[in-house]
Amino acid sequence: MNRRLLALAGGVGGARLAHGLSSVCVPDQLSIVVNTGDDFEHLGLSICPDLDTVFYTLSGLADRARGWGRAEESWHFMDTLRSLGGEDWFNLGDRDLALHVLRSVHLRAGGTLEQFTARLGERMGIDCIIAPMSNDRVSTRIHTDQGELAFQDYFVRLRCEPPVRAIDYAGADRAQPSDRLIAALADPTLGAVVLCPSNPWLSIAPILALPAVAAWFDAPQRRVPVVAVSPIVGGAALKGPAAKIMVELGFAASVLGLSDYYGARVDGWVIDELDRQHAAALRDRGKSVMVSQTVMRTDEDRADLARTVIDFAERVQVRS
Ligand code: FO1
Repeated sequence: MNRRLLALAGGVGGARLAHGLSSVCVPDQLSIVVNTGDDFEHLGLSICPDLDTVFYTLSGLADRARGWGRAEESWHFMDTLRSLGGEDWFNLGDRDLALHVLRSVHLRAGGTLEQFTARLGERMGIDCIIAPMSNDRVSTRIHTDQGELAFQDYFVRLRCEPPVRAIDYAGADRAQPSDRLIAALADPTLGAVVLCPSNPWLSIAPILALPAVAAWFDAPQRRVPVVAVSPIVGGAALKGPAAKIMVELGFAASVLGLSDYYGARVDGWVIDELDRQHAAALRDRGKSVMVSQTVMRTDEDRADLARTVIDFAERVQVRS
């Protein structure tokens, strides 16, 4: 694609496609904007899990089995914390800790998350733009049978077990998109927006909840196509609670349920070969569809899917 690409991402699946895109795009043609609805203060540190997962994945430092955190990690800090009676439900590896400390120092001194993120990209030798969705605090809140839960309480401490009744994004109504997100959406050379195979409710919705972003997606005169890669394959999420949450919120756990959720905000769907039977129904809804192998086991899979998404995005038309 000769035009710019904006990828919205969060979670492990999102980071894997972002990695694929970064490996096949000209660096200055790609912006990756990352969910910050999962961010929280823990043990006095500012933790931004989705940004860090993108950085570790793109720089080849991620633990491939876990998806989050760094490879070759050690856990002396956690062991010591536990022995001293500290909160040990959220795991911070010894190497990973350095990033949280540096970011916390930067934010406490009055710097923005976007500045820190840009500097980290330079430091880690990542050429494309990586930016948080916002410098303002947006907190994903999970309303469950056990009451309202902070995101990481639900996700890590309670392992996504409590049935979800509703989700909201506290602070989103007042939050401004980051400068790089505003610039990407306003860029006349923007060729497509890609929704990575991230959890729609937990990773993409916080970004779409920013009023300025929602207005861009919903503008009747929008001419830039939005292409989504399904995080649901054969009725299940490859990782994480997407399918469980879909059912709990009253959607079918399938690409059709995803399409019900995103509605007119998505013009084209990349779905897995296992979901080929849904292609006709998506086309009946006016969507363009690409059926492909979407499971990303190797770096080559990531690059192949990225090329498929880019080729497809060049052909997708915005339908109103
Ligand atoms: N996920 C877990 O399931 N357990 C953890 O202890 C954990 C620690 C953690 C530390 C740093 C970091 O950047 C991510 C971490 N994650 C952990 C992943 C994270 O909670 C979620 O994957 C995302 O927030 C959802 O996208």
